Amino acid sequence: IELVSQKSKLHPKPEGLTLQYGTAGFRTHAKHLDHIMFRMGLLATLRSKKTKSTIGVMVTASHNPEEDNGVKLIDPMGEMVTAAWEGYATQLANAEQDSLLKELKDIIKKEDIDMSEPASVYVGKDTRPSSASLSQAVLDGVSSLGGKTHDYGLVTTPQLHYMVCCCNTHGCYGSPTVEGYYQKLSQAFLQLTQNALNRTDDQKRLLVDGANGIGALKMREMEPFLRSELQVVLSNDGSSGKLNHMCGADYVKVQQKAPQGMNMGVGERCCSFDGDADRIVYYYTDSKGCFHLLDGDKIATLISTYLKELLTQAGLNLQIAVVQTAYANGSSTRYLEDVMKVTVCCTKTGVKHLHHAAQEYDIGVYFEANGHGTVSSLLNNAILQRQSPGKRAVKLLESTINLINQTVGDAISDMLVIEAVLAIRGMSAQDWDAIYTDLPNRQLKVTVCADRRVIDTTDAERRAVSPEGLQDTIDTLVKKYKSARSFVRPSGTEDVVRVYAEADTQESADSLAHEVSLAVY
Ligand code: NG1
Ligand code: ZN
Repeated sequence: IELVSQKSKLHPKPEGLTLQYGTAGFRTHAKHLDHIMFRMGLLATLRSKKTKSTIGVMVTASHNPEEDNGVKLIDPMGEMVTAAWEGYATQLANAEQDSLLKELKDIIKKEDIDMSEPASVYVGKDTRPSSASLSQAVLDGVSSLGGKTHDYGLVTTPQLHYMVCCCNTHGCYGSPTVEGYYQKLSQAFLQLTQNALNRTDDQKRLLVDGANGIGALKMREMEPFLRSELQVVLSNDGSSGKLNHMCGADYVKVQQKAPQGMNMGVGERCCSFDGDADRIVYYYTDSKGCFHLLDGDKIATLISTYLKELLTQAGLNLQIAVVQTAYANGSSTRYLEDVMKVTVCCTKTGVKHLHHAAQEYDIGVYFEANGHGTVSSLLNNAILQRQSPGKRAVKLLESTINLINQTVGDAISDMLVIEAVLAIRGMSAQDWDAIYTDLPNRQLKVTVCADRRVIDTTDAERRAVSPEGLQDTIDTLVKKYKSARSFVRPSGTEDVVRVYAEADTQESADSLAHEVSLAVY
């Protein structure tokens, strides 16, 4: 611990700066983060000693601008760190220089941590210019508490989650190397596509927008493993453009338009990753030049429909549910409940909330509308082996489960699942899009003068309880439009209030969103 006090002076905290462990870790301009990284190295070491497992630390700011950076902690099974430790992260991050040791000892005492336990921390980073020195600060933090580190260097966020899970399950989940990841996923993908007959070259071709980030790099590495069963045409590969600038999943979803630098033919399947490749959205343009978005809700619908059918064919009586947030398009919820007859539940924004809700079911398909999500499943080989293992549906289920990154949303894994499902069912992007029609919608952000947290919400963020009168105003505005819905909530990653509205026409959705944002302001 004495070494900590020496080393921490090399990563000093600017006096007075306070930050919060938000929806997805700490996130702000990279220049404010050196001390945070060092301290998250310390915290990960404590978490490792406490859980007697390997812990992950990922340096990334996902879809934020290139100048920003951030950090997220990964728990033993590859899931996001628990809420109590998010609190410790904030506590440690905000301690002034001379009280750092005191706060550290406080956590050790509260959690009753045996400091003689060994510690192991896996570290990864995205392609931001600031990531190299910031991940070095994490490594410094770990070694100053005597922990062992493994620096994976440039990896996607979900790849690091995968490594942590592999390590702590002693190889049951796969081998903890980037190569092991490519092998596991590509094998499962090739097994699935063998079940798709007569695929044409057109069906094998996919346009991928790499957001000028780590996902592009990793897609290049993985391509040879896919043996031309998927022919990726990569744009925004980082060779010239700026990370997330006019491209990437968040840009496409929020702007509802194609990224720059992509040459889309009519009807061609396209997808965009975000800056750390844990999100994905699909899209295409039709013969009239209209842009069609296939977002997280469409992805959840495609995957859950496919899984439900396979379960029935395999004779497995397992409960399947879809988990969404308030941002899910109303049409998707209606389709899933009324037509597909699957259980739908709604949680607060933030994938950790969806992940936990999904784990309540045998199979939980969870996606945020922005394309962040995956499937959590109790299905394993033991259950499948009991179920006439030779059966086609059983084999397909087995490969599908192997293809899914069950630890966290993963753009590459999700993309391969979607490609496999479309191939097996012989569906085009248009067929997929036609499953249901999205209600026109609009998302806006409003910068408020007061603290955005004066807005408090309930019912999975669908209703505001404070400030007084706000919800009544929203209700009155919503009544003016057909098939309308609207809600507001403070963002957990930016200093803004988010406004969402949907209605029967785009004009109505735009106008309702605008009116509600005036009520917030
Ligand atoms: P906030 O800023 O709390 O709305 C955003 C996304 C989340 C999640 C996090 C983490 C929307 C509306 N919100 O959270 O879904 O992905 O960032 O990246 O897309
Ligand atoms: Zn991301």
